[in-house]
Amino acid sequence: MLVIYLFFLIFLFNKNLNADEIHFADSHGPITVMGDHIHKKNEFMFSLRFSKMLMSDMLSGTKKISTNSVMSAPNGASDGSGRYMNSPLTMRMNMYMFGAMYAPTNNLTLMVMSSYNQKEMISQRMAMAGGAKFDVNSSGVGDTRFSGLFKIFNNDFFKTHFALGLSLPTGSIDERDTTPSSLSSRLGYKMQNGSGTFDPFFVLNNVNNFGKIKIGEQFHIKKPIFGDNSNGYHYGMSIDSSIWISYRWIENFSTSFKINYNYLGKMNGHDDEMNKRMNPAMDSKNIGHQKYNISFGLNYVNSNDFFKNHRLAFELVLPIHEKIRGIQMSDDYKIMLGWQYSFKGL
Ligand SMILES: [Cu+2]
Repeated sequence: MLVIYLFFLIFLFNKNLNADEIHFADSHGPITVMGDHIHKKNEFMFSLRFSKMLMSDMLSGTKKISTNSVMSAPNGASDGSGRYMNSPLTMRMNMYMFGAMYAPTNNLTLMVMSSYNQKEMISQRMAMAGGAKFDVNSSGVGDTRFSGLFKIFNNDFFKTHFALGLSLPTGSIDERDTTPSSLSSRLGYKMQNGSGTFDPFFVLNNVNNFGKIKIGEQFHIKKPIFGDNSNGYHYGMSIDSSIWISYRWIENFSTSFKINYNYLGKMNGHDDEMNKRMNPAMDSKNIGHQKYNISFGLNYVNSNDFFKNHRLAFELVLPIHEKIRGIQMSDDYKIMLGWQYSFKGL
C-alpha cells in the first residue's frame, strides 16, 4: 500500500514538475514583437536583442529616385526654389536592446526596455561641391519604455492582454558629427537616439492556440501628447500592427511568418539647428510613412540541463511596400537575434 502511495506521490510530483518545466518554443512570439506574452506570478524574465538594419536607395512617395533627382528636389526651407545640397546614400543601424519583465500577480506583468544604438549615414555632396561622399556617425542610449501588461483572457485557446506604457526620453536628440558644412553639426532626425518626448502607448495582444499552430496579433499605438521636445518638435502618432502564424516542429523549435504594418504620422515643428537645405534627412517634412513588412522567424528553447529554458530566436524582416512622406531612404532589411531567460523568483 505504502509503495503504491509513494509511487503515486512520485508520479504526481513529477507530473507537476513537468507541467511547470515544459517550455514550448512557440509560447513566445517572433522576436521582433515586444510584449507578446505575460508571465505567471513571481516570474522574472531578462532579454537581450541585437538588431541590424540597412537602408539604401532614395524614395519619393513610393518611387525609387536617383541621387541626382534628390539633389534637384525642392527643400523644405524655401518656396520650392531651393535644392538639397547632399543626398543620403545608405544608413546602417545596430541596436542592442535590453529588457526585463516581472509579474507581481498572474494578472499583471511589468516590463522595461531600453537600447543602445550605433548609426552611420553615408551621403553624397552635390556635383557643384565636388560630389564626394562623407559619413556621419552617432551612438548612445535610446529611449526607455516602461509598461504594465494586463491579462484579459488566459485559457487553452485564447491568451489576450493589453498594455499601457510610457516611453521616456532617455535617448539624446543632440547628436552631432562633422559634415562638410561644420565640424559639429546637428545630425538628421533618424541619426538621433531618441524622440525627446514622453510618449504614452497602448498595446493589444492576442494569441490563439491550435496546438502546433499558433496565430497571434498585436496592435500598438503611440502618441506624443505632451508637446514639443527641447529642440522644438515632436513626432506624429505611430501605429504598429502585426499578425503572425507559427508552427512548432518539435517541442523546442518553431518557425514563424509575420506580416506587419507600420505607420508614422507627420512631424510637428522642426529642429532649428538642422539645415533643411543640407540634406533630406534634416528636413522635417521628410518624416512619416506607411510600411508593410514580412518576416521569417525561428524560435528555440533549450531543454538540456545546461542552460535549461534559455531561449534563442532569430527573425529576418523584409519590406514589401513602402509609402513615405517626402523624400526618404528605403529599408533593405532588418535582422534580429534575441536571447530570453525566465525563472521563478524566490
Ligand atoms: Cu517575458
